[in-house]
Amino acid sequence: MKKAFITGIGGQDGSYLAEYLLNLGYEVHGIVRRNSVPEHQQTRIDPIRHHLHVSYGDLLDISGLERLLRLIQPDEIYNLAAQSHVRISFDIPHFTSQVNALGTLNLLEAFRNTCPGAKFYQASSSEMFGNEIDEDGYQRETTSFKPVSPYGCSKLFAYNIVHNYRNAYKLHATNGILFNHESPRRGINFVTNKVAKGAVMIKKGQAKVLELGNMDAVRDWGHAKDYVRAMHMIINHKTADDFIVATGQSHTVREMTDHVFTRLGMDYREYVKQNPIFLRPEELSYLRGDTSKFNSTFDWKPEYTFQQMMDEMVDFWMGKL
Ligand code: NAP
Ligand code: G4F
Repeated sequence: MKKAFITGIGGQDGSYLAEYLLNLGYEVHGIVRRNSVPEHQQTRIDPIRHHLHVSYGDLLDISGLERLLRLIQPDEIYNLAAQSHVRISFDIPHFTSQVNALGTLNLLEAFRNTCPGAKFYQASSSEMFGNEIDEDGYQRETTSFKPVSPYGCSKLFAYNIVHNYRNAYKLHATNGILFNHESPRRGINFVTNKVAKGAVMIKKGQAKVLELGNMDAVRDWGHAKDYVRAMHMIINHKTADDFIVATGQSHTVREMTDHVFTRLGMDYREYVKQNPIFLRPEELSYLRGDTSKFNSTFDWKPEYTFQQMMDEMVDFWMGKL
């Protein structure tokens, strides 16, 4: 039985990945942070909690990471933990950098010192590209990185230190450069789930308006369930490498909002207002990923279209609210 160790197991991706690996027969370990309100912390993994081995741990606590990895001796380590909200990273840049950048270094050190034969996956991000776009309108593995947020900068450090550890210590350390991916488990302060929940609240008479920031931003949105399958393929590739995972199709925030409101029989223009507090000091305007390298290496097909993914989120809130 293979053993996996997942940081961020209680997050959107961590919970889907844990389910996926359990179904493949893995023994799945993970860490959650100590929280004073524990009853809300593990809701995403509650249904599978009794199949998991969950310990308290924090990317900032290297001694705890070393103790756990020494004990567990995992075959695969997935580093999904992060302060993952881009706009909030402008509010708490030091914390974001400590967790996302130095936290990744802590985990790499623990990996190198305790179980160097394991494989390592780093949750790298399309936010690292900033506003760099190739002439054909795509970002790919060879596109320059010029991040425009503390979050993007912290993720670029992590990406680079993974390379350094791969080359310097001959570790199997990989980067998945994933574009935006969503689901009903997405935090509700990310734009897709904020719009899905907000529109359903208006439909049900529980709210009158929805306040958003920049509706002209363009994103390449896929489904988290599809993307965790890609993580497992990347970590198990025979050589440690970096891969883009995306859909290759982009939409504006406005188009996404229009789709959601239209599905609920409403016109978004009657309900959506702009509030400057949701704008960013520097914005990443456009993302569209080229997955040629990934698709020519792996047999991966997404199960969800953009429309199916947004509809699933709307249906989730219609059932819940
Ligand atoms: P998420 O839902 O925000 O999950 C992040 C998880 O990390 C949470 O469970 C969080 O726990 C945990 N965490 C935060 N700080 C920690 C620390 N210091 N020590 C241990 N755990 C900590 O994010 P996600 O959407 O699943 O994304 C997973 C990873 O992929 C992240 O690294 C993200 O930056 C990256 N990524 C995401 C996307 C995307 O579109 N979703 C795209 C590219 C890359 P708490 O609940 O206690 O905060
Ligand atoms: O949903 P978002 O907050 O995601 P963002 O900033 O693209 O970051 C996500 O994707 C990254 C991959 O590229 C991940 F690495 C990262 O961890 C995270 O998962 O915002 C998407 C777009 C932005 O352009 C934002 O300005 O939506 C725009 N937007 C407009 N109004 C809004 C809002 N975003 C949020 N969160 N809230 C709004 O009211």
